[in-house]
Amino acid sequence: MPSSRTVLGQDGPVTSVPQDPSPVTTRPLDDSAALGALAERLAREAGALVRDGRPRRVDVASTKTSPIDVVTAMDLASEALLRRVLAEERPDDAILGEEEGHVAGTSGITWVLDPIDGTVNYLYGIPAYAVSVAAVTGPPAPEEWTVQAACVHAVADGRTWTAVRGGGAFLDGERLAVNPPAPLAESLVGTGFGYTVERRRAQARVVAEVLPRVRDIRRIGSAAMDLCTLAGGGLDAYFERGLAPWDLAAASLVAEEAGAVVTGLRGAPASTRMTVAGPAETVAGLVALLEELDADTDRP
Ligand code: LIP
Repeated sequence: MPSSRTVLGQDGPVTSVPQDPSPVTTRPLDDSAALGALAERLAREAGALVRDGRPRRVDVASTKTSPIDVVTAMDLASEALLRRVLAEERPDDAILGEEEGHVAGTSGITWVLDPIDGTVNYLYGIPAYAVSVAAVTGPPAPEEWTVQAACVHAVADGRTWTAVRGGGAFLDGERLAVNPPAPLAESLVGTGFGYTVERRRAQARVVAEVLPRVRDIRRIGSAAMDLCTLAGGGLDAYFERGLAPWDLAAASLVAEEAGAVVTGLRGAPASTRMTVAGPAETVAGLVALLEELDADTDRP
């Protein structure tokens, strides 16, 4: 029985998945275009369900790491639809989803699903939430996987970001590129915050130091849309501690294929511990500041 690993979510372990015995490949897959087409179809179908099925008043179905880490019936319904289609179309693939966790596969491909990224925005009717679908190879963990194909579909306005490894990043079919590098003091920087008091207190300390050093901060409330906005030049850089694998998977490929570096601190890859993204030179300045601030810890 392969050993298992704990996959971390926003503020703590959310699921455990077995070590994936399949070889890690960083090369584009031969069928990445087909995976990309399926990722887009999945994200659009689930997005239509979320859009058309939104009641006038959305209720909280349950909570996870804290009373403000909410799950709605639509989070569950969206992921159920994604899993149903994958069971029909790709029965041998593994799945890692925000709401139902990990199901092993035999093909070496794992689908990483965020049924609604930006759930609090969905709950309040703020039009910044998306369905995020990625196909990865290798172990189902951001530090080790290779994202092969991705789609992020903004539910409220239909904007759809797509990418396959080595094939570029697109918004509604238009090729994307990140902004040229800018000094940190002239950079518009996106970020986000976790759901527990301890995490938020630490993040408040960090953002209080970052804010005077940058052009301004934007907090969209969906990591997937933060990274996709960066990919199209709507942000100069982005950082966040505590992203779950499903927050990060698809949009990290969109950002990378648009020319961004997506990384962690101290030479580590992007992960739940810290994700920083943007043009290489801008990221270098932001990483240096975040390392100085121990931003990859919950130090108060
Ligand atoms: C959200 C992330 C966002 C973060 C929020 C939340 P969810 O994911 O996309 O970047 O700041 O706290 O974690 O919970 O809506 O799927």
